[in-house]
Amino acid sequence: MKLIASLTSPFARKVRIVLAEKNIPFDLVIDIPWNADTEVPKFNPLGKIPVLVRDGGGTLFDSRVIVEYLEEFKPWPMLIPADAEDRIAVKKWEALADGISDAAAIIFLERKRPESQQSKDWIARQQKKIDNGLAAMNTSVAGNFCVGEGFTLADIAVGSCLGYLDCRFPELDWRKGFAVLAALSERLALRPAFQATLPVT
Ligand SMILES: N[C@@H](CCC(=O)N[C@@H](CS)C(=O)NCC(=O)O)C(=O)O
Repeated sequence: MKLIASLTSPFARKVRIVLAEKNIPFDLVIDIPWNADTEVPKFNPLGKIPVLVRDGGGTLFDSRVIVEYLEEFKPWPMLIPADAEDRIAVKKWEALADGISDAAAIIFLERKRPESQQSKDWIARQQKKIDNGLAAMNTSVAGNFCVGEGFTLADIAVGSCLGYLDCRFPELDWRKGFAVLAALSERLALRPAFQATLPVT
């Protein structure tokens, strides 16, 4: 299978970590959807990465669909719990972490526009989602992992989100206010799959 991705996307990183944790071989195709020569729209009408191209040729997007597929494709190690309550909890964590990444990506893009065209209100609205989202995640980690006693997709989504903030917004210094997340991030950083997928600008 092939994964079309960039090396900065937190959504693509989530999928790359799942592939690495499950030890699924794949070809990484780097494609920056903002570039004029991007081929992403041929594979995803929304023009967004990540896109998974299956061996038979079918394509899958977005990242949440891809990780569900990978869980079916290779169930072990299990990253989405079988228990219904835990499964929903993991998906809720994923939605929260992805939502923070979405808000961060919007700010990053807005700041790339000419200063006179940037909306301070729009940036502030997105920043609030990041601040509130980080606070919610910080108070929700109960033990060593986001859900239950084991490593799951929730940890992967959170780690990818925090890594994206480090990459694009180092000045945010989120560790200062969110010690529980900082400790989680340190634990996750020990995993080879996280080390192998650090964002590259
Ligand atoms: N919900 C999507 C979000 C994907 C996404 O926003 N990807 C960004 C890169 S981080 C992208 O491809 N943006 C290009 C565009 O919006 O045209 C997912 O989880 O895969």
